[in-house]
Amino acid sequence: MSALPSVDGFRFYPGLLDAAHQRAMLAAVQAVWQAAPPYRPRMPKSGQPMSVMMSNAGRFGWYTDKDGGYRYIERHPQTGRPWPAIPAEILAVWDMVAQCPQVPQCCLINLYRDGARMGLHQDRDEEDFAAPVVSISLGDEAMFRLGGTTRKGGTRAMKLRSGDVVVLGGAARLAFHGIDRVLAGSSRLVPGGGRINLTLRRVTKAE
Ligand code: MD6
Ligand code: FE
Repeated sequence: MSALPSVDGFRFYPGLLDAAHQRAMLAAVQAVWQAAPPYRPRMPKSGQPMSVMMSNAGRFGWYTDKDGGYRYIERHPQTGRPWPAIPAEILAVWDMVAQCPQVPQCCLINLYRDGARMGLHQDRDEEDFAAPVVSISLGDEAMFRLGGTTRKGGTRAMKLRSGDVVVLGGAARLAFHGIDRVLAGSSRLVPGGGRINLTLRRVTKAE
C-alpha cells in the first residue's frame, strides 16, 4: 500500500495472520456463532436493518435497535443468554498488537455478505477511549476508508485482506472509518463466501 493514512495511532499489520491462523480464527468464530447466532441489527429511530450481520463475544456485546439506539448489552438479543467468552486465539491477537495491559471486553463479529457495507462512523459508544480498537479481517477483501476525527477533511481508501490487522489507537481511536465495499469471491476462507471482521475493544473505564 503506497499512501497510508498518516493519522497518529493508526497501525496496519498486513498479513499478520497466516493461512493456518486464519482457519483457526474462523473455527473460533463459528463456535461463537453456534452459541450466539448472527442477527441483523436495526438503526436507531428509523429501524432500518443494517446490511451487516452481527454477533459478539465477551462480557459486552455491541448492539442497536430502533428504540434503544447504539449500546452495549450483556446478553444475546434473541437467545437471552450471556455472550460466549472471547476465544483464546482472538485474545492472542490483542496481546500481540494492542500495546494495552487490559484485556478486551468485547469482540464484535461483523459478517458481510450480499453487498453489505458499513458507512463512515466513529466507534464512540465506549466509556473510555484510552484503549485502542483492534480489527481483524477474514475472508473476502474489502475497501476500508479512513478519515480524520471530524467529518471534514480527506479520507484514504485501503484494501484489507484476509489476515490483515488494523489498530485504531491514540488520536486515531476516534477517526472516522467505514467499509465502502467487499470484493465478493476474492477469498475462499469463509464457507458460503463473504467477509468477517472482528473488532476487539474495552467498553468500561479501567477498574
Ligand atoms: C470492518 N471495521 O472492517 C469495520 N472499527 O468491517 C470497523 O468498524 C472498525 O476496522 C474500529 C476500528 C477498526 C475497524
Ligand atoms: Fe468501527
